[in-house]
Amino acid sequence: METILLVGDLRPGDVVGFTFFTGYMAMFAASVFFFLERSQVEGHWKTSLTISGLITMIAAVHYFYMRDQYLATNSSPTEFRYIDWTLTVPLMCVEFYLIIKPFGGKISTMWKLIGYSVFMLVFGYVGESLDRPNSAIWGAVSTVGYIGILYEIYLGDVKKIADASRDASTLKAVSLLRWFVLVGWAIYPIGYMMIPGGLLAGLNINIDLIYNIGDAINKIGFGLVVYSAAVANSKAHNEAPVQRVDGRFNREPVDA
Ligand SMILES: *C/C=C(C)/C=C/C=C(C)/C=C/C1=C(C)CCCC1(C)C
Repeated sequence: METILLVGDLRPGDVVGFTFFTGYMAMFAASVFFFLERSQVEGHWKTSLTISGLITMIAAVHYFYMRDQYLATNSSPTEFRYIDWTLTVPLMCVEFYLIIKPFGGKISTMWKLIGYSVFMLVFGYVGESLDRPNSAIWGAVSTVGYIGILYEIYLGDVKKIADASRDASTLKAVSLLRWFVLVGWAIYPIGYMMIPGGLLAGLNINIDLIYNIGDAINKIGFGLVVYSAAVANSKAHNEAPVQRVDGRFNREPVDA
């Protein structure tokens, strides 16, 4: 008789396995939350919440598979990670664009950010999966894309338009999201350096553990920042006095 192994067990003390399970459930719950909260916010913020929900939903589906693989084989294919990131990181770039769009943000800014992130992920994948002995070189090339994103959001188009908007919730959202990219996203290259032969390989920390923690912070946290900006902005909008503009009743924030 043949034994079919369907799933492995989550063993007591398996911290990595634990983060695969909590990661999955947290991403799933966050998606439900972002989708349902759409109705609570105004105008263009609805699209922002949809994107937040898509980011965590795409991650939830990948975690569903990674979790099973991990239980069955005690490791998780690098491929799932990079497919997930290739979809979710560009969507995070779209979030930046959606926030600055009402103030003149250009679609070309979005494509620049997406271009940098695809560059970053393609070379990261080469180093992590195809050519591990040279992971440090590929990692360095990949970092150029990461720096490109940081440049755009801290000094380039995104910063300029956010500053010019003089809109409190936009400025706050952009500055918080920038911190996520600078500090939260830095978790990934640190994990990457733990690849055998990498700079931090000696620490002997499981890479999946680092990536799982990074994903929870960056996908759910990023979405929550967008959500709070959306709520704050919609509230300001609703509480503003109704004014008559061009014969129509208009409700705009007093300071807009
Ligand atoms: C939800 C997933 C996110 C936000 C993933 C972000 C991934 C990165 C910022 C990865 C960056 C890398 C480098 C900067 C160099 C080494 C290779 C990578 C791909 C790990």
